Amino acid sequence: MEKRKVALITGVTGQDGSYLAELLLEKGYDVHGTIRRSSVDFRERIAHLEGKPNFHLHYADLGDSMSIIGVIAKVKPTEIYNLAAQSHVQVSFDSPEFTADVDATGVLRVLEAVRLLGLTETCRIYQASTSELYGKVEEVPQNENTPFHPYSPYAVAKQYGFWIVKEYREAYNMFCCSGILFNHESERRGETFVTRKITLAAARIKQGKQDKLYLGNLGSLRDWGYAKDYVECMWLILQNEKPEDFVIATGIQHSVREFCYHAFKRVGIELEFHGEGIDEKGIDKATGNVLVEVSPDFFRPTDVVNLWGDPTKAKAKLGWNPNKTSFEELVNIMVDNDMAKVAAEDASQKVRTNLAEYLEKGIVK
Ligand code: NAP
Ligand code: G4F
Repeated sequence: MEKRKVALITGVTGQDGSYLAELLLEKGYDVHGTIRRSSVDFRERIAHLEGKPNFHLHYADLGDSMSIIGVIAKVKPTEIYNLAAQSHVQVSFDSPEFTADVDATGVLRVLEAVRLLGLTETCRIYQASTSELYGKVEEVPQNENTPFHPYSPYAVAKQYGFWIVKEYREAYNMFCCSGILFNHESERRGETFVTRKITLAAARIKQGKQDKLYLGNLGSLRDWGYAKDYVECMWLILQNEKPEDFVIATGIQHSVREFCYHAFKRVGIELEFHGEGIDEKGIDKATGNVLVEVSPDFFRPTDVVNLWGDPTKAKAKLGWNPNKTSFEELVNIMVDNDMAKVAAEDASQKVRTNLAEYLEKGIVK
């Protein structure tokens, strides 16, 4: 590999992009990230990095080949981390074509830009793949050999991304690989993903700023890890001798209901769940108040309900520790962050408060 250490992160404003940028800056990389024009400048996750001499931002969109070619030609990265995506599974049912363009064709645009610019020998590429590829699962736990059965427009698009990366590796001998990452969360997680929705609601309910939390499928099972630990693996995958795909997971599974239980416990509320399906309720044991209810607004046309990863290969070949941060520690980190955030909310943060209200009412999913 080249001595120059120049990384390009698409999706640097996202949860993973922001942690990865921090990690690569610590490792001495020149870090370049792509951003999109938006009517509000909302770059909260990377605000602390802006202005650092080795951190650079460029406008580019995965839907726009010219911008991708332009930024890669200018930066000549030695490593590309393609993290940009429409990453919300439920939203992919509402915007399937956009999701396909960004999450499927967008990957092709990055690969082809590297090839056309003659950078195949000098640039390694990481593709943010996903456990959603296993979808309607055909075995548990899932490893690198488990058959895929994508079960949403998001997963179908990501499946194209996975296969086109493999194709470019074989056809053009490019160093490009996919990390098949299981769900990873953090205090920077988007507020409409289930874990963050729960930790924010627990904080707001505890502080008297929300009455109830409405959720969809409480029985859905996920293998949840800490995003900060997972970005290290992205880097390790590109430092490997050979380009290979890896499953990245903790190997431990919990339900949405359990996540809820632990989050509320952290704020001092013990929940008891009673009832089944749509009638299930999470009740405050101390007061008898119903704090969690099920709303069909959050059901998906097809839902992935049994994700559980086997990280054996990543442990053996990359020396990665999947259990650096435990499930309970992850929940506590997120809840503690949101208790402080909610306590600091005031009238000037009305927009964010409105989002909380919309989430509660199911207007935003
Ligand atoms: P995220 O917080 O939603 O961040 C997504 C990033 O992609 C944001 O920076 C977003 O920019 C950018 N983006 C969206 N559409 C774009 C477009 N058309 N052109 C350029 N950039 C665009 O997602 P994340 O949780 O960090 O996940 C990172 C990647 O890993 C995604 O590809 C996701 O699908 C994948 N993944 C995530 C998980 C997980 O559990 N977190 C698991 C497996 C795979 P804006 O800020 O401008 O919206
Ligand atoms: O938090 P989620 O929205 O994450 P999901 O669908 O697993 O997708 C995330 O992880 C994938 C990796 O497996 C990534 F590829 C993807 O980009 C994203 O980061 O939902 C988790 C589960 C689902 O089964 C959902 O039906 O929680 C269930 N759920 C129940 N109530 C809910 C809710 N999900 C959301 N977002 N909101 C609810 O109220």
